[in-house]
Amino acid sequence: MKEVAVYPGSFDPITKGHINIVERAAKHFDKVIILVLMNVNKNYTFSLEERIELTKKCVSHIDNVEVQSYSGLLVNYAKENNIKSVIRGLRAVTDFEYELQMANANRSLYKSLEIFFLMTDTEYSFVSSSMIKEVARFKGDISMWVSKEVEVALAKKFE
Ligand code: COD
Repeated sequence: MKEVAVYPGSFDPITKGHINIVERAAKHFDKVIILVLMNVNKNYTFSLEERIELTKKCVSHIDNVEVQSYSGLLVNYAKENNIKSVIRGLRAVTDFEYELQMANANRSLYKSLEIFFLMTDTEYSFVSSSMIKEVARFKGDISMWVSKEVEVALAKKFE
């Protein structure tokens, strides 16, 4: 059986930090599915369709990665698709508490699920979608943190 992992997130928008995690995860699993989901605690800048489109463009160079979306609980998606591996990224200690809470909640709901954490490469350790949007809103240079497609999409959003 092929080992499939899911990398869930908001990707509002996808950054080079996210891409770095996907590229590395894709070396350890037969297939990685980037799952664009809804975090009820966030107000999104990009629609679901825009987030999916941008994410697809940014990972088209990785053969064994595909992009999907789901409206509902991550654990339900995993159960329905017989997926037992979840990838998450960790940037700093500040991510840990949130990630720990979510991992424990997800594993309580679905015992067979394993959550794999990859530490970000240090050059992306401070990069977040929200920080990038703030810089883009005030026309700052974000080219080192996002791909060209995202840079263009953000410039349009904030023009
Ligand atoms: N370097 C490395 N990793 C990074 C970087 C970076 N620079 N930036 C972000 N990441 C990591 C994050 O730590 C996270 O692991 C992942 O990339 C995605 O990040 P975001 O911010 O795009 O996504 P989140 O954290 O908003 O995603 C939350 C979900 C949407 C996955 C969550 O809310 C969810 O599962 N929703 C579906 C409903 C559900 O099941 N809820 C119950 C949760 S217990």
